Amino acid sequence: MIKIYDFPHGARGLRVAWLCEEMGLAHTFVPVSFPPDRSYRALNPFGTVPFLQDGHVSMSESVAMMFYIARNTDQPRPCRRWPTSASLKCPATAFAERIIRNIGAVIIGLTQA
Ligand SMILES: N[C@@H](CCC(=O)N[C@@H](CS)C(=O)NCC(=O)O)C(=O)O
Repeated sequence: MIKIYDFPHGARGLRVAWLCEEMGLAHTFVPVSFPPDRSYRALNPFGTVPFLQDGHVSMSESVAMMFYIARNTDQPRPCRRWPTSASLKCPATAFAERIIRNIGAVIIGLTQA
């Protein structure tokens, strides 16, 4: 089961959970207090939120989590249109990061409303 550690209204964790929902992957939310306590820092020394655990896999960085989740299926790539060549994967990743940056503020606004 994928564990997503997040603040109760954390937008970055929400996008990770949202992708799990879309892909029908079992996941659970583990609330993190603010500021994160010692036990959380023992788990994630960077102290950033969100944080993902899935079996032996642990990671911070919500966009990386989304790529991990997208690949953590029987599918060889996140979606049919995802490029297979390295020369196209990098711009596609940059595009994904740009989209996250641009809509991130909107999502944060919605979760705080
Ligand atoms: N790029 C990271 C940003 C994570 C981040 O900065 N989260 C904030 C909370 S929304 C945080 O943990 N701030 C506390 C800190 O950086 O120590 C991601 O997308 O996961």
